[in-house]
Amino acid sequence: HCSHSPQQDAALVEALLQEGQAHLFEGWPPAGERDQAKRRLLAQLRHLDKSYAGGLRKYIQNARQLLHDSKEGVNPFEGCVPSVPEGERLDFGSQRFRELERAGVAAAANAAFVLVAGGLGERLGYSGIKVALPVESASGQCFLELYVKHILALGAKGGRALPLAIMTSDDTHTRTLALLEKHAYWGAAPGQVTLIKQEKVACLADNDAHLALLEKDGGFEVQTKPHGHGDVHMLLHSTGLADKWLAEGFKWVCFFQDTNGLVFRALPAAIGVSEAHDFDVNSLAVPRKAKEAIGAITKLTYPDGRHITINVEYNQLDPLLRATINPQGDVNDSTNFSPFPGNINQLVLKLSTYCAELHRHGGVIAEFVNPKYADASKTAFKSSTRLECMMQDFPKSLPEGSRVGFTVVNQVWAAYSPVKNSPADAASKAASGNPSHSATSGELDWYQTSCKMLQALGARVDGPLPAQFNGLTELELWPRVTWSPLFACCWDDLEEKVAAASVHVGSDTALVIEAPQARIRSLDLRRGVLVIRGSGGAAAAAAAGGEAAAEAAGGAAAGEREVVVEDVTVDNEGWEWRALSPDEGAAEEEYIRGFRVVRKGQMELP
Ligand code: UGB
Repeated sequence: HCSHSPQQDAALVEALLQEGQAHLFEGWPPAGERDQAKRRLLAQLRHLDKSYAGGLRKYIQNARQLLHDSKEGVNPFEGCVPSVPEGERLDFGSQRFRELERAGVAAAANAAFVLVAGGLGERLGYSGIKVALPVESASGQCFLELYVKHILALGAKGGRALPLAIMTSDDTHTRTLALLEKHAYWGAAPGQVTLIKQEKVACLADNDAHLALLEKDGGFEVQTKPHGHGDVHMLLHSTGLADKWLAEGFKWVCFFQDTNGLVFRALPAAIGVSEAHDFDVNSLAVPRKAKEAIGAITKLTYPDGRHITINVEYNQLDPLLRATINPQGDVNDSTNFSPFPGNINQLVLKLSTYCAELHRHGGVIAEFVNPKYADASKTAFKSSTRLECMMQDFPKSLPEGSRVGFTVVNQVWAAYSPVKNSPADAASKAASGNPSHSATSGELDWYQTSCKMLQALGARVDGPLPAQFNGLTELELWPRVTWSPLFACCWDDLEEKVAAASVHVGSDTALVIEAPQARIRSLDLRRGVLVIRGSGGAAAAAAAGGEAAAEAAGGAAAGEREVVVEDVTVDNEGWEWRALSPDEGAAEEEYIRGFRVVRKGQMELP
């Protein structure tokens, strides 16, 4: 901790005094008393100063301006007329989709990936980190595993290790790192995955942007809160990662969120769209229900004719529409969706444009403040506030003439099913006709998408069974089909490896494909479960128990054995997705889904 000098401390204190922050030091007892607490506060101030582009001084100045604008009710959209922008609208699996996906998979050889995973997911009611949650229970693969394997699969096609940066926070960093290490990064090369940790920012006590001190312990600590997922841009700049990727010849950088398992079903096609249109920014979007709590991709036209295509958060869209083009606000049209597509925060950015922008503004973009005022005079807050920023606001500062577009996947179930809401919130969302975005829907949508892909390729997949979990009624439990991205990471892979016309999958079944080298020539999965492991005899022995065998299973060739499925008929007891009864004890992962999987019998191909 000796990397600072007393002179630097003095300069920081002086800067803070100039910014009206004398209250930070006013209550200090004479020298010799509480010296340690004083040093701790100084250390914290240094830390806050270092972790914000432009330092604390800039933060306070930005805050003062934004708080002023908020108090005066400055409308960020003053004079703007919203309209529905033009963009590429794709049917999942259509010929056009597959052409774009093919182009995107090829272009992905020059793509870097960024996962924002600093959020703790309080809304979900899960105590772990969200990326450690299983995407689905059939294979048990977790979100981080799925993402890493997709990136490995795309890299294998392009013959290049594709970089992945993961933004963590104090809430998630240690556990994210531990998860990666526990699984040896699922085979990613050393240095391929980089963790970048976001820091919290200082809270603000009032309209003059006085930093808020915690009352405990005599006020020697500044209160802090998360700054939002927009931090990712500042960090990719300050760590030099974005520049490094550009220098290494990467062309695209793809951003995504923590718990949408379907992201890579649509992302390659979006990269294809970016290539085809030479987009600087391309947002993936889905049809969105009016007032649904996801942002809306909107074209804003200014009085002088300039226009931008940007995400407008759901709480801002409705008032904006009411004040301009539609007194009814955000309402569904004849398609039963809002005309404004929903932002799912999966962005494809052209890396050269991105880096140029970072050098221009340091990656601090479009901050906002959202104080809860004590009363209509707007002079005091109910509790302290802070500046925030969102990663999808990146295009706001792009120069005129930049190419900003979007890609809608018309089938929501194929592209977007995030795990965000607790069982109670999910049930009430569903009751009001909205997507529940729960662990339950995330898992069930995953199976549905897999089944519909097989169906589209000509397989006979029997329809879903009706199901109810966690008070969510009218659910569809499709055959629990899931495969590793190392087996198939795009439509072409699936078509090549599965002779779909010779495949039947019955309603109450599960099909788990882990083997990267599996081939299905003909299969009648009538009842029960088929697991294709492809890890050779060792894993089969390991499954039967025995430490020595388990050790042997860890060999390098594990998972790479070719497994050919031909003339196989499966009929066994299978696995049951059994609803939890109200007072049944269950693991958190099961509780948030509302079911547990009871494994009674399966066929395993080692
Ligand atoms: N995240 C961070 O990494 N750091 C932070 O400080 C905060 C979050 P939420 P949100 O897809 O439905 C977004 O909380 O912010 C990560 C879009 O703004 O899940 O309410 C966090 O780990 C909105 O336009 O979502 O809403 C997670 O991976 C819409 O697209 C990600 O940021 C909405 O997501 C998102 O955090 C949606």
